[in-house]
Amino acid sequence: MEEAKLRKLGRGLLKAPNVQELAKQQLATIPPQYIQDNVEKTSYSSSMLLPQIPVIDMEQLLHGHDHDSELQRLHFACKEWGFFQVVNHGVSISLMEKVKSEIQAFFDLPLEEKKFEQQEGRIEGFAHDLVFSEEQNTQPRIKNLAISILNQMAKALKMDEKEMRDLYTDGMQLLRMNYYPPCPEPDRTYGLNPHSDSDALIILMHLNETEGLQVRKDDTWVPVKPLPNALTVNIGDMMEIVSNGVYKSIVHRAIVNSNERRLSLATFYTFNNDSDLGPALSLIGPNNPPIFRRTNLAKSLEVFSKRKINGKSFIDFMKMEAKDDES
Ligand SMILES: O=C(O)CCC(=O)C(=O)O
Repeated sequence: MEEAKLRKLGRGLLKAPNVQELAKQQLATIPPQYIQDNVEKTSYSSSMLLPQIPVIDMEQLLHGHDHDSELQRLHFACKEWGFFQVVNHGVSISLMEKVKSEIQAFFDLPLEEKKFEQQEGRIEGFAHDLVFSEEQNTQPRIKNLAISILNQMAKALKMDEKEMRDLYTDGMQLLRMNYYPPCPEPDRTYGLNPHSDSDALIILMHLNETEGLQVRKDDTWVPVKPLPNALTVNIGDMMEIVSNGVYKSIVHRAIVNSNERRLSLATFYTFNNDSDLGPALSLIGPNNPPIFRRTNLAKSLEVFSKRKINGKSFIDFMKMEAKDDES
């Protein structure tokens, strides 16, 4: 699965030079292997009033007197944007600040002290060397948040809540720290290529003030402007499949800029490998026929990664297979 994800991100599994070290050389141009064809420019001017991804107040959603309208806002955000920011999310500000400064300090270490560089054919790198103490570890809290959001999505979709619980119980949680150095030619490359995520739900912590995440909406790239202490959430392909296409796994990208570095921490949640991935049984029926096939989750990801379908996302693959099954 991870190979598929890397391929989709356009990185392949070739060992690349460490970009953070490269940036220290203050080159005037970027090395040819980083140049991307057709980097689509952001099609807005700074004077335009831009739409923003919706904001969901978790406190209101879980305990507020206005719960129903917040649930409708969540439903709308998942259907129309596939992205939203969460505030009052229960991960304490002091904890987030600690994680931010630890990760920044980690990236500031000399390369040899980071010790664990990415090896060819492997996705693990750096991250393995960074150990948080129990108090600094945001992950259990972020996991609780992910579970709360998935439960609320089930409610908004009118999906059986046990069916959702069975999917996320014993699912996997993966972390990625992203470091985007300043880039001398930001218009000729990406921090991260446009992609959607194959997972169920992704929670992103912006680790410094620099912006760079952009979301595809109505054929334009909408920049995400992180609210102070908010977390950014997006729907992955697995959740789009479970919702039978009602919720959207949206293409997004990270751009770079010439002056400032940017850091983020992404946490990816997948459904249980042993579960069957397909439109929720409690949602489909004569009025809502399945548009995706149903198959063992681990197996479908394996078949997908072996077929190396060029430019096809996991979601297209699952749709195509549905058509295959019919014929
Ligand atoms: O760093 C970001 O803003 C985007 C991260 C992302 O999309 C990813 O890690 O898959």
